[in-house]
Amino acid sequence: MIQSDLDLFGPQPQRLATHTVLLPGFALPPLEALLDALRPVLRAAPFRHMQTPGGQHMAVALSNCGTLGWVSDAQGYRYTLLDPQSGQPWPALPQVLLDLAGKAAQAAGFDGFVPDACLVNHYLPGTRLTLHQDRNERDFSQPIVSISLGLPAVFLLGGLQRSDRPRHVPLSHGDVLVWGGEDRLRFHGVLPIKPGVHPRMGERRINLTLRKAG
Ligand code: MD3
Ligand code: FE
Repeated sequence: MIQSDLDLFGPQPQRLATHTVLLPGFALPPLEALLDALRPVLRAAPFRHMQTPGGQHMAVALSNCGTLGWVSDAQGYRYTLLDPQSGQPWPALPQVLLDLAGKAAQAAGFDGFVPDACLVNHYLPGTRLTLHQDRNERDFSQPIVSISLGLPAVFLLGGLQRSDRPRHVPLSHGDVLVWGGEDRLRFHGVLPIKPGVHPRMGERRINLTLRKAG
């Protein structure tokens, strides 16, 4: 077969479930602008390992930008206006992230998505995220947009019951995943990151999830 199986126009969106769409490489065109915007965010609100309600500390290190930031401590999981580490408001959501999230949501069929929170997760090789649901946001009719950077990951896409066997979905540098509607409360997680060095990002995976939390 000539040409028909060549990716002349770049990889196409993949629908993983009714309201879950993978946009391969969607974050690559604005990548350098995105990294430039992330640098001052992470200077003001450095990655930290938060305490879980059970008293452990999380394997994933995290930061936030936007009006609201997701935190975990002995009191539980919630969104706050202030970074508990600095006592200051979380850094503002950079315009490049707002634009990218809006465009990705639109490409996945969700119009008018305006996030107010961006959770930034940092994974070293060996770090995993156990199966969970995202339930701390006010309005589950709003989608979530996730941007993967750096080392590849295997994302676990589960069902509405913890016991549902999750699908394994590979996520690469620059991939954007959008989910909403009936998929919003699916259990999900990330398998341990394999050792490696990403040519642009080094020995890490960074995931940004843009949400309308408030
Ligand atoms: C599809 N983060 O921060 S994002 C989280 O890669 C979180 O850091 C993961 O789960 C990460 O809460 C995964 C991608 C994702 C998240 C939830 C989903 C995709 C989803 C829920 C349903 C369907
Ligand atoms: Fe999650």
